[in-house]
Amino acid sequence: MSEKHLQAGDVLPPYNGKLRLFAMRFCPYAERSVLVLNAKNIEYDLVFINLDHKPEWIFNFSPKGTVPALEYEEGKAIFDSNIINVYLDEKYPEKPLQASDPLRRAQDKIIVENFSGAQAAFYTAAFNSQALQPNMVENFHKGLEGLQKELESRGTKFLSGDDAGLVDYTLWPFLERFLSLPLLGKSEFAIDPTKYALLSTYIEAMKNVPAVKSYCLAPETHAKFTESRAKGDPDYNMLDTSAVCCMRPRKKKE
Ligand SMILES: N[C@@H](CCC(=O)N[C@@H](CS)C(=O)NCC(=O)O)C(=O)O
Repeated sequence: MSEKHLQAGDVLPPYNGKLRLFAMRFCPYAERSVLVLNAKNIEYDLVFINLDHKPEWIFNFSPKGTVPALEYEEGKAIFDSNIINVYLDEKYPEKPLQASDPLRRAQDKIIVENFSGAQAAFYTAAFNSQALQPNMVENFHKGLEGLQKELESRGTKFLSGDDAGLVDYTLWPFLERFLSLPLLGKSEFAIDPTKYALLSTYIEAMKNVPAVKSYCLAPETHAKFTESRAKGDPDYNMLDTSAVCCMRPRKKKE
């Protein structure tokens, strides 16, 4: 699988019968779907898209040209990470990732909803830092505090229980990226291990979940990509082909 992001003028690789996920290596929404596919051991191909010079054919799969989009049958696709993930969980029921109790499923959605303020603050801090307001830093920490409280009241290793589930895979890509903010000079966004002891334990546990471990990137790597994007020239192909995984950034081949 190549980490190269296809762009306008590039041809669509031939369909080979497997599910195919259109993604961008640094997109947190696409990562949600990658994690679900990994966790459920579903075979799939990944096609990375340069979102600044989109290949024409991406619009056949995703009307606005956003990622992720999932080609579930040749030429037929659905889009939006949450829609894709619920579809995958229901279509491939073998290892269910959603709670079986409808109330718990609703509560999991509320956790995701309550976390959206922290996500919004992250985007401003990372990509539009001159627009950063003190209330955004507060929102960020409110989101983390809420998550930590939820972990405490559930009393389980993951939000979903002994194993990570859909709610964990939905939030993780953002937590992974939050860790890069102090490296970008945003120390007010640091996740202090004393204040956030339980959350920090959870973050370490998530890094070790196989579905996450095989795709997650080091904070340094996220910071480097963010800097390139904030300057208006995202370095989509900054990773070499073996760069998936681990908390260590890899050097670009000379
Ligand atoms: N609600 C969507 C959001 C997806 C999204 O915003 N993806 C970004 C990349 S991280 C994208 O495709 N941006 C390109 C564009 O908006 O043209 C989801 O959950 O999948």
